Amino acid sequence: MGPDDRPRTSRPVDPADWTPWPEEFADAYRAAGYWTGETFPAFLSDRAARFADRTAVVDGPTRWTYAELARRADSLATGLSRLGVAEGDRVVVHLPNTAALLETVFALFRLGALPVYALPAHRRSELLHLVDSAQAVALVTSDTQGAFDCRALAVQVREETESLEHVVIAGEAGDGDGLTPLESLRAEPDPALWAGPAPDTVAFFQISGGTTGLPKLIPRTHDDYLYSVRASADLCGLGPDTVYLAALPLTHNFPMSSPGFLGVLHAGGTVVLAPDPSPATALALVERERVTLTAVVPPVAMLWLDAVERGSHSGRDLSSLRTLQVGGAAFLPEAARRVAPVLGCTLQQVFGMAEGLVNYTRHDDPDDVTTETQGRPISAHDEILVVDDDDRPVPDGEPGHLLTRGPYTIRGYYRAPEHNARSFTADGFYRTGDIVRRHPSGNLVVTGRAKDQINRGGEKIGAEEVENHILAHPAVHDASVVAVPDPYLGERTCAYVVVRGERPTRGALLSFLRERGLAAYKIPDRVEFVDAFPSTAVGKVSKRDLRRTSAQPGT
Ligand code: AMP
Ligand code: DBH
Repeated sequence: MGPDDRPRTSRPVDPADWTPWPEEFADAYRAAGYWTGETFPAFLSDRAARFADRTAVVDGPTRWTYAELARRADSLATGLSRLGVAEGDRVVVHLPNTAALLETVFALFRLGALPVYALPAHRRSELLHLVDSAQAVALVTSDTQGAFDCRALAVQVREETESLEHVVIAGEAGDGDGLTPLESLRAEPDPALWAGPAPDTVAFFQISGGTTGLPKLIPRTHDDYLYSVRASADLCGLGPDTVYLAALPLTHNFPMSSPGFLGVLHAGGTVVLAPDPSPATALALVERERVTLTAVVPPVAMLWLDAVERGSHSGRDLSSLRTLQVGGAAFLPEAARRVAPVLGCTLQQVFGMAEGLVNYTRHDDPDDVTTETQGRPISAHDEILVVDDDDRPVPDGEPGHLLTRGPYTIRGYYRAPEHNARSFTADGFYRTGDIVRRHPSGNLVVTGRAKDQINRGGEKIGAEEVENHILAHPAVHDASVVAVPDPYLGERTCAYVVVRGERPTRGALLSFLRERGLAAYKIPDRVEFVDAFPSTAVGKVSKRDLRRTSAQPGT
């Protein structure tokens, strides 16, 4: 398809596709001073003017000031526009933690194009789904990730999707396959091309962890997201002296906005990019760049604690580190208590979701509250309900389903009416799928989960998505994917499989999944062949029984 006969998506995103906040709520959030009308393109111009000569980003030997980041984003925006990326276009961003990622994201915002945030670990299956569901016109990826060739992946994705017209490669594009090197897009900035999006329109899409079917697109507006960024930065005490180590993939909501790289740029601080979160890489960067704040998932925190305790990094000066944020999955109190004595910094627990609500422990919380709870919401306007299976509030302190509504929690996924009917109450509360109880301090404690998802060390896996991939194998009759406890990751995945005919080997089944292009973290850690699944009284597969079976030692 050529650029002219391609069906253009309406711009801005059609309100029929994304459930904006009702007027009275939007008015209240504006009146409270949360929704200020700031947009992402204005954010960059403003911070570039205010913090011009300060260092915005450090990526290995590369150091960009705020002015340089803005200049590069403007230059790239101009090139992307000439390539054919226009206001309202969706662009899948599949980049590791590099300066090119920041430059790309802000270039897209300049044009009013909407980033769709993939994770670097995503592969063919996820990218196809993101391109198709967002009707993306472009994909920006890197040349390689270690030994893996992202260019070949991108070519495959372009061949298998309808809407994708451009593949932009950060790094070596190679020749002959119509890939556009990011470097070739630099052009003299042309402000005539800049968009002026309305602040209450969709700015980008995050991706849900997935429960039923495939992950959903999460529409976030300038107003709602930038409120969460500013409020997070304030709550975490960020300022121009903040040096933030981005150890998790930047396109994930946690290192993006809680307070993440955007919170740091809001405050005029410096974002230091870590290519990976291993103690060897990350702790060396903490020392070299005098990092003050970083955010990790529990398994990474435990690796750092073990490494420092064992003395394998005892030569490292970590004295600049003031706060270690841990979130994304349950952080056990025993591990949480080790943070201050071992790393010599304060722990902050963060319990958030790409759909919105973010909870933080506060710096003035007593130590036991910081180690035993997952914090409380950012905003006085975050509404929290803890309810039973019939949506009735449970007695205070009892565990129940967490429902929430507020100034930065979405009211619906993008183009998912049926899913929305299940995931939101009639009056707009998001059903988080998390089981929480209120701690006497008022903070929340996450005690479990009701959604059909596995949380593998912070990486979310929708059981049904993996089950459907397994079911595609010709010898598989039925499949059920459940979480099994794991001392390091918190949870791992176990696939129970009922075969028909000849049973494939475990290895063959796993290779089949890999060949389908599933991200590595979604490949089951364990496969158990069974004759039949235990079923509930109404004849449904009893995942609870499967979990119980799989948790038994020796199975
Ligand atoms: P996602 O929907 O992929 O953005 O993941 C959000 C989910 O991660 C939450 O609904 C929780 O299930 C889980 N989560 C995030 N932070 C924490 C935490 N600190 N403790 C326990 N679970 C968490
Ligand atoms: O797990 C998450 O999605 C998450 C964790 C901490 C998140 O989205 C966030 C903070 O904003």
